[in-house]
Amino acid sequence: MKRRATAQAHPNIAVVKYWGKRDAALNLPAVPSLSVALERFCTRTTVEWGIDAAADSVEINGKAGSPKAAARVSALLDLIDPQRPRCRVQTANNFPTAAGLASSASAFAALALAADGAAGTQFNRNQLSAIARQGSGSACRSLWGGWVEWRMGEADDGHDSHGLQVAPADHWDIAVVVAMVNEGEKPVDSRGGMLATARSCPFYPAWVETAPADLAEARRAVIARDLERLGRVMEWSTLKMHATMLTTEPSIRYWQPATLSTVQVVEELRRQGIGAWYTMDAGPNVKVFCERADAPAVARAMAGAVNRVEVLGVGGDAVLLPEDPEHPSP
Ligand code: 2P0
Repeated sequence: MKRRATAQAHPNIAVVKYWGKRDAALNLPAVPSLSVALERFCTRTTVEWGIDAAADSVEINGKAGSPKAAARVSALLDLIDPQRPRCRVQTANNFPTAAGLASSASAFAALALAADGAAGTQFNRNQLSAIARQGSGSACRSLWGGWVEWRMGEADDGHDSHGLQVAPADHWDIAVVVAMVNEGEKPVDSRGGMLATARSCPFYPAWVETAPADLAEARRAVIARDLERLGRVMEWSTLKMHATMLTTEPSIRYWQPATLSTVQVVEELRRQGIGAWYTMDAGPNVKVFCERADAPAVARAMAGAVNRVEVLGVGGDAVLLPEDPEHPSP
């Protein structure tokens, strides 16, 4: 009998960044990180467990997945059950893929949850988070909504390196204003980029050494709902991470001219008394954190610097979706 399940997960934006691994095979991080889930943006993934085929079938955003992407999906399914049958996976994002908007995070979180549902394995959330982490590190933070910490863990097998919810989505109603500088695929993928940084950046040891204090500060700021305090440490973590990227050999520069223009807009907003703080990931897009009431003014200001602006709130948990008998997933 064929078993099928569909799951939905939100991407997350790190306020304290993950950049560097202590174990590349298991995706164990060299630094702890903390993120917030983005409402509205999501990945939906359907897994059919047991198909009559010679190989897994992987469809991403309506097209056959590349061999590399399909291999990563198959490897994740093997973690759910090494004795598994062939599977069909259909996944789609409602936001740009691979543009520094953490599409791999929501993708592997949704995949782990849907595969567990389809296989009937009943792993708990922490176990699913540790499984999703092996697909893509940041995915371990997308099993939960709200504010999620990824502790480094100590075990060699990585079972204690998973997400941990610091506060749920309804803890703090802030806005994340996303300035889309460029929606194309990024020039250097995070995986290769962070390995190159660890190998060649002379400042990498300082980055690793200072991350735990940033994490503790961000966690306190989230719990206290103190946006200025969070904004300051978020920008600090962002700039330190991009400094290590820039000083990697060969240099990794995700920023484009409009990235810097957007940063200047944010600094100008602050001079005008509007609380807004920026962060950038492995891509040129800028995400600005502000109070909900300030979001329209922040979005208007940023619209002058970029083509597209999206105002998002804090997203909820990754969930299994009920199958719709009228419109069964194909
Ligand atoms: C983050 N990034 O904390 C940081 C900030 C990018 C910059 O997590 O190799 O796609 O799959 O573990 O999770 C992107 O890294 O890398 C990332 P892998 P992943 O959100």
